[in-house]
Amino acid sequence: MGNSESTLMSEINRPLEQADPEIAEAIRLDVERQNHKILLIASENYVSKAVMEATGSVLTNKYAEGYPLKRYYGGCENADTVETIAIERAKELFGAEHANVQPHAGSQANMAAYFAFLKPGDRILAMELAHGGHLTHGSPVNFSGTLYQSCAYGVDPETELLDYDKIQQLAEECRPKAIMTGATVYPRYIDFARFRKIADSVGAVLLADIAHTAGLVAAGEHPSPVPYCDAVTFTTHKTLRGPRSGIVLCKAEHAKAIDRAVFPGLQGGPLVHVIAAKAVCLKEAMQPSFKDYQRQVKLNARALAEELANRGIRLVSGGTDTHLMLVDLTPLGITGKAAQEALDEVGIVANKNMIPFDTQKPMVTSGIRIGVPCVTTRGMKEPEMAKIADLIMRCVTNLGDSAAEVAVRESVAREARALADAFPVYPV
Ligand code: DSN
Repeated sequence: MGNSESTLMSEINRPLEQADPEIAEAIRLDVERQNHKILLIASENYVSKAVMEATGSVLTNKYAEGYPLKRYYGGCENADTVETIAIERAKELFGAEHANVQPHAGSQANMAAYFAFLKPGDRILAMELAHGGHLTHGSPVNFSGTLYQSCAYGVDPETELLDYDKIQQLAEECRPKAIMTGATVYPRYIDFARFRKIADSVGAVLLADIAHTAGLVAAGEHPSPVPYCDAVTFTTHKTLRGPRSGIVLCKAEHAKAIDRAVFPGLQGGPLVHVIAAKAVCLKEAMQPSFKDYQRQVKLNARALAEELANRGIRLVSGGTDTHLMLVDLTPLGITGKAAQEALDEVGIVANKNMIPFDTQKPMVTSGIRIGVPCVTTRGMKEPEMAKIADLIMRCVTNLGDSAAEVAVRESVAREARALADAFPVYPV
């Protein structure tokens, strides 16, 4: 072997901290952040080492355009194995007739569902972004709102729950070609059977985006949309605790249309390393311990919601059935932005969020969204939820610059760090 070849090989096999110390350091700092802070972002989780190993594997080198046994490249035998396993696991876990595991993310999964059933200019009925929907549910700043006409349903101003009679009425008025259900911040169960009836009454296709609740659905802890919907989309990195990616499930009769929409319709080469990681997370989700985890997610969310309410916090819709809750900060006279920033400083990470009928701008907001998937993965249970409620309350009611308020926040920061460190996640 010549000198330059051996230099190249040693470069290829160099560990990250030698090859790129700046990036290695940023990653190290984020391991610290994830270990030492209390993460309450409802759409995040801590994946297993097995999921990370698959994501970081040599499968990233492989082009595998097409589908198992129907590829445009040679050398796809291991990619075929990986993708076939992922497909079969997704079908088994969710009781679906067909699965496409290639979407790179949730947005592409939703795009594939629209492409499979709609033509540009067709109408979608979906949940209003400001009431808890998603950009890809017809927002005017997203492809879904520019490529398609959209009309939106929201929550009832009194109950802050979906009003299915109102949705039926809206469907009759706007005659959508597709109805999209699902949300990024709706703390209550969604009645997919009722949505099916609404869709049938106006001849619409029914889609569900269960990005947030996929893990709960897989574990039987949230009603499943699969029996009722023509297609179901989700991301794999939220409650499902897998790599950042997406999946589409559908009825067998729509399999071809969905597959064609993903490839060649939307994407080129699939991310085989991420598909491998999806297969790993789907296997993890089939284990009894995953069901226990999702049960605890719900118990923790309920406990945290109750503890916050007991301390005088108003929760949108009064509580939660799922992994998340939406805090209305208006009665406290503070914004979501101020609360998010103060909480981050004391080591508690959540996101500002619009509440239904919010009068603040999206970058300010009147609410914060709080989710428990991360803290539940690290082993916290109901007693820790009481502690977290106490820390949040002490922080958001002491946002000023007085010595007393600063002292409260300093002690909250110490206690938050101690709580996080009592439940270690990733070894360093
Ligand atoms: N950004 C995701 C969330 O936080 O809910 C939705 O895509």
